Amino acid sequence: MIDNKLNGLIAATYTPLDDNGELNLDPIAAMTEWLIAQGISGLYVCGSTGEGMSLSSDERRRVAEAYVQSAGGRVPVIIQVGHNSLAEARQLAAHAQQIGATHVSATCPSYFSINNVNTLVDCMAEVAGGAPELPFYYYHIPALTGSTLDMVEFLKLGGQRIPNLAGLKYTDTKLHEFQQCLELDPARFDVVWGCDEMMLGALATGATASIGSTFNIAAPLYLGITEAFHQGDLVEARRLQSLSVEMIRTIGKYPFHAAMKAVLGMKGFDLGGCRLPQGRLPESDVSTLRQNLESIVFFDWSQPEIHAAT
Ligand code: MN9
Repeated sequence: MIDNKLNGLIAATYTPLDDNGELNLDPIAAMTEWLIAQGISGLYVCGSTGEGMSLSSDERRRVAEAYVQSAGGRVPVIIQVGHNSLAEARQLAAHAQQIGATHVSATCPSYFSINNVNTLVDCMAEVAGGAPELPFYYYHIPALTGSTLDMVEFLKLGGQRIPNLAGLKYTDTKLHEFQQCLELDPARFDVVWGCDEMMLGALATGATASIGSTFNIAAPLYLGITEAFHQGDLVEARRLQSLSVEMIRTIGKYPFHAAMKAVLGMKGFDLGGCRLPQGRLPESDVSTLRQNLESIVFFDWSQPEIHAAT
């Protein structure tokens, strides 16, 4: 089970909505083909990017099914099941296992914040137990959950009490903590990086897999960073990472995922807007965003060669 490690670029997928904010599963198949054709090596479904927390459990199940079906076993599909109700999270985990997802992942409850590692392990044991056949990755994202616990301690204790604990989705910027997690027990734990704008730093620290929202819009850029890094061309890797930083700063002037969906719209995928509280970007902002992205030549360097060639 634990040799089922993730690698390369895992796209944190978007959840397509229609103009009324209802699920629109239709674009998922084409989106999945496009991501796989560009070298994406996995899908992370219903996380922050996929607005898992803004969907009902029934909707989460439908989105999970659509992505598992579209991937058709070609790349791993990780379903994020975190919920303030652990019982609900556990049922979503069981569903992920039942539909053939390859991995399951969860954030911690966040309304009542968790302030010790023991309690976090108790919570995650309950969720991971819903999908005992799947590798489980705790989704550490302290900026959103408010839970800033030590992840090395979590892996140590969780490793003893959660049989299918396979690692972390590490979405923080503490490279030193990330490094210690990677080095703790590499035969067992897979620790996946989750901050796109710092991917080069994570590669230098030992990352072999990353999960990111902006891989949806600029996979070639991140493949380029990875390739340049492995060839020892740090000047080129840094140049490309700097483009990623600039791109994320440009998009981040707006509600981030609403703006990301607008960028995907510019690339031909109509995924609608986000649900409240994120909302939809007004047309005037979409056109300013397009101009800002044009001014950094985004539409050239983010373009996959497979499309450029046609
Ligand atoms: O899943 C994403 N995290 C969030 C990972 O959306 C909270 C990242 O890919 C970020 O969107 C990205 C831009 O800040 O690093």
